[in-house]
Amino acid sequence: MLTTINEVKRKFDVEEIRNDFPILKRLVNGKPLVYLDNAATSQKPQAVIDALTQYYTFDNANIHRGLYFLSELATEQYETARLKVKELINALSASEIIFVRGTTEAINLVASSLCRAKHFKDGDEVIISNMEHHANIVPWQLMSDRKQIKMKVIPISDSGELDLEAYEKMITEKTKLVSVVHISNSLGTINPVKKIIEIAHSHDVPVLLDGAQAVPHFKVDVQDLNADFYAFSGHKVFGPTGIGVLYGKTEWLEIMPPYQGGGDMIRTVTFEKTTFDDLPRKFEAGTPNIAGGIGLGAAIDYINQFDRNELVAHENKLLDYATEKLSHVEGLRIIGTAKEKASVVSFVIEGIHPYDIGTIIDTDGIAIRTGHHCTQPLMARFNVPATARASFVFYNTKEEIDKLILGIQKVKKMFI
Ligand code: 7TS
Repeated sequence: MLTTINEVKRKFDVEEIRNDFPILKRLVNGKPLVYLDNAATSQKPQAVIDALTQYYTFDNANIHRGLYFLSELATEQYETARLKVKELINALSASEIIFVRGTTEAINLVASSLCRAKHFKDGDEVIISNMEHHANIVPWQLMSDRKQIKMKVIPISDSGELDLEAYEKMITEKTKLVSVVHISNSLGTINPVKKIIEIAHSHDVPVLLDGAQAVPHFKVDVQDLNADFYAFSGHKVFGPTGIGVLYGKTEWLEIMPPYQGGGDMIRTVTFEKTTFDDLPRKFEAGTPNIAGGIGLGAAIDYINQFDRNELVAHENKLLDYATEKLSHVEGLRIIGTAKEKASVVSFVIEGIHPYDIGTIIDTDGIAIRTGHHCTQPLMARFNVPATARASFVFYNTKEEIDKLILGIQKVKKMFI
């Protein structure tokens, strides 16, 4: 069932919500798990786990091909999930929703298909930013065997905000795409993407947004943003791994050739010539991640129970609380202090390698990410090899942040 706008929403109660996520009850090293690595992947509510079990236990069949009961049932569930995604991000049509493996595959698809559509000439430019995940850097470099595409990089300030003036000046007649992250996974910065799109469009340049960190955090409306492409991963939005979404405006998807060839994406095949199916099937060669799609649908239903503003408000409180507490830790420096931030806090502590922080607090069951977070050029910009990063979602609590602070104090004592 698709949720309707007037539906009564479930009251936000963090303790009740935590009961929906079985993993949050487990122990790690004999201590209750404190899971603060949600930017890497989020945990799954029972409803998502049940949807996967239900599918494999009772409904498993391949889709789009069988005229028998189970195949039709699986097809219906998979296509209903597509409708749920369409509503989640307010796409104009479900045919603009391409199921892929995740954000990484979505961006690779756009790079590859735009290249093959001859959208780029040698020497053309793609504008990215200094805070991109490698998933929005490497695909453009990989195109070099087809076209010499030059990447231009929007600089960022010391607080981790994009320099919009520099961005505007960067656009030339060779600029063929702007591809930027909506929310930085390493800094937490929420970029002014509507403005970025307006500027690009005033030069007739399309925009791809990497929404991997944004869709889990707040309501994204691709029509309101006027994004040409939007990518995100199911596993960060409380759904399964191996499923993700590329949204593309019909006008773009229509002129792009398929990314991969095979079954399920053709209309007719002879040895001489193949004609392709309509959108979105043209981009979905082979048996897809059927269970993943259905599980993502269940994750969307889960989120839709709530007034998302209440979830955002809770996450923002956690962000403020963590920022305040961490800023009182001597020798600790927060990397990423933008005005508009989502619930991600990256930090370094003088004289202590982030890996040591992560490993030591893990003994108390606290999971944070340490490393370069697949943003090495960003680490270089801040002149650090790595950071420790805590990232929160709506099921996290202030008590968990207190445990993180205690853990950090413990690490510091060991190094003094
Ligand atoms: N873009 C951003 C902004 C991301 O945060 C990530 C994953 C990706 C792209 C790639 O997503 P995938 O699902 O295709 O792998 N970010 C992280 C992270 O911060 N820690 O682990 C993965």
